[in-house]
Amino acid sequence: MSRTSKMFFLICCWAPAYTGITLGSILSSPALADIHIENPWVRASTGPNAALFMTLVNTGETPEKLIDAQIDACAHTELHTHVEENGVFRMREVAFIEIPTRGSTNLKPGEHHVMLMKIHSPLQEGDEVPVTLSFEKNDAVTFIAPVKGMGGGCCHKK
Ligand SMILES: [Cu+2]
Repeated sequence: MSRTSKMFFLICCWAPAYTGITLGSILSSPALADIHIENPWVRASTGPNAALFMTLVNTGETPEKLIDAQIDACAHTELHTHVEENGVFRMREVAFIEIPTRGSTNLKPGEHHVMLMKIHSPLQEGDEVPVTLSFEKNDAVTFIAPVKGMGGGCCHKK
């Protein structure tokens, strides 16, 4: 192979690969990692369902929405809030839970929470539940939520 054709070979073979990488980087939107999870816990449960509580912190410059939770310990999850109807608090499913810019949203008993529907086995204090949360703009966040006793309050108190 002459010096010229060797150069040609190198340019032809490397250019497409290089261009591919560059295009790929441009086409995929930049990842955001502005959401942080503080003090997650799942309330112990011997019933069909359980609830996950935590503080969602947004250090970013845009408002964010929690849109889904993946938890293998249950059949499926729902995002819930509480509403008062005729003096009775009821849980209601919501499409998302907002986290304000440079702020936080507290998921706690009696307010917003992630509901674990049809848990596969009873959750006892000391158990650990792997959780992955999905957001509208940010990367998904995976963490372990410890199971704590009923003393933390009950979302069905009324
Ligand atoms: Cu609920």
